[in-house]
Amino acid sequence: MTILIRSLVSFSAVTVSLPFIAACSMMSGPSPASPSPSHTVIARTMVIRTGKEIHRPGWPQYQPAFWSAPQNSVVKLTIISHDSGASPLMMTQNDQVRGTIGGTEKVDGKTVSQIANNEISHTFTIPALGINLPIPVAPPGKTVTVTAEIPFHQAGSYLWQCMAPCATSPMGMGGAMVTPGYMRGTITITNQ
Ligand SMILES: [Cu+2]
Repeated sequence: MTILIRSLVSFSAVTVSLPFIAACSMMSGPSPASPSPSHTVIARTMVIRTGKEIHRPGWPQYQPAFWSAPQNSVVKLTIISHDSGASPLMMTQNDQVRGTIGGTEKVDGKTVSQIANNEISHTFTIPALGINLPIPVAPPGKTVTVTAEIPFHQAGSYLWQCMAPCATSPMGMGGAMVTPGYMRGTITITNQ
């Protein structure tokens, strides 16, 4: 019992019912044999620091780059970016929000489904799950906050990466882009 309570507290879990179940059942992926009685809602926060801030110019960093959540949960993800630099995408389909409830994200509270390519600074992308959150440039000297609700159904270990060429050469795709712990990392969905 103690373990159960501690795990609930550490995940800041609350249970919700119909709206999330309805939203999740519309998402792709195998249907469970029987509907789960409720979904766990988990809050996770990532902060994007500039390379300058962490004293490694050209090496922007998501902090943390690794986190976990239980399967059949909805993660309320908050990404706070300190980066006011634009890194337009080479493959512009990643300007679209995908894989979130409603197909949208909120940028400083405003609901959007896309960010103009010349305003993109980073993305949070899980290719294997079709999840993509474009992160716009922050106003100079300020932060921008992106929030989204992401359902996770299947347990597993998933690579996430930034798709914007925000790092050092070649073509902005070196360094932080190919180094776990900076512009890529792993999300672990646990088999609770
Ligand atoms: Cu990036």
